[in-house]
Amino acid sequence: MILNTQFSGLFALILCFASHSSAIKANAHETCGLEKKDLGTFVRVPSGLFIKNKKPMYPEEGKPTSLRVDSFEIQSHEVTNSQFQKFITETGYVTEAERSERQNRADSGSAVFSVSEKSERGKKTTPSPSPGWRLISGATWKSPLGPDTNIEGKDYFPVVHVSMKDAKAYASWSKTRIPTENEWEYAASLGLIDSENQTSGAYNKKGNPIANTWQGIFPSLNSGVDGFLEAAPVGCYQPTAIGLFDMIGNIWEWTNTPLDSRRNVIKGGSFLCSHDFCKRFRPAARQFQEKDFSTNHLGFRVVRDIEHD
Ligand SMILES: [Ca+2]
Ligand SMILES: [Ca+2]
Repeated sequence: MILNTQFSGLFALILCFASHSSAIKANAHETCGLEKKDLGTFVRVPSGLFIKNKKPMYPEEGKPTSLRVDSFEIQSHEVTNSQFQKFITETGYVTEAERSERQNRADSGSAVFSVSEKSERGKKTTPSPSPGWRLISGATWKSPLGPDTNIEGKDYFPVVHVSMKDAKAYASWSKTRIPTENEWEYAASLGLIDSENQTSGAYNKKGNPIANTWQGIFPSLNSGVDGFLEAAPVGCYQPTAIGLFDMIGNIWEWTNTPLDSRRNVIKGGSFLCSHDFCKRFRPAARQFQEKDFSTNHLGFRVVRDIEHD
């Protein structure tokens, strides 16, 4: 990561999620999620037409546009720590965040959004004095919240703190690729319970959460009504209409679609997306992330090509 790029990315995140005092109710249950037999399952997405940017809400989403997407297969869930560990074990790959640590650079580390101390443990704790984004030296995919943390017992949590280069390296090793923005949005749109309601991937008709986003007042109060204050194991929520887990929410996902030479489009929103602050838990929502930047709310899933029907 280049120093200026690193801090410009972090600055952008800080602007997006300004900090205030926090009051947290933790209610995480880490044993839900995907069954072992379903790890690495791919779902076929048929060729078809769809309306990209349907019912846009923010200027960056653009106008509704009809597009055709060829068929492909997409992993039913975000790439997990266990999958990424296998890649690392077989290849010895070093992620960009890890490399910055080894080089002892001034901009070493990765961005972490601090919600509260030990918030996943389901205990009442003293809220962090100023929840928000911080560049944490020692935060890597193996230590998501900083050097004193680890992923023990979190095999099925989505891998985070991965840059675009890291995600592509995994995809190359697994003989897959990173989806384009159109592919990702098409697959997410097909999965909506109500295709006319862009928020129906996150909330049902009764207004109850069906994905891991943020309930409450961002960033001062995360009520955790959906069961998680931070990332959840993959597959804890109901699959979409085409059998995909966590397309909406949990963690943002890289796409292979560039915005410019420095940034790529990311999709889906994360556990930090709130109704009152930014409704980016919709298929049309898009954000832009520096390709060499990594955070604890951004990961990826992979796709693979098939013969077109
Ligand atoms: Ca949540
Ligand atoms: Ca996701």
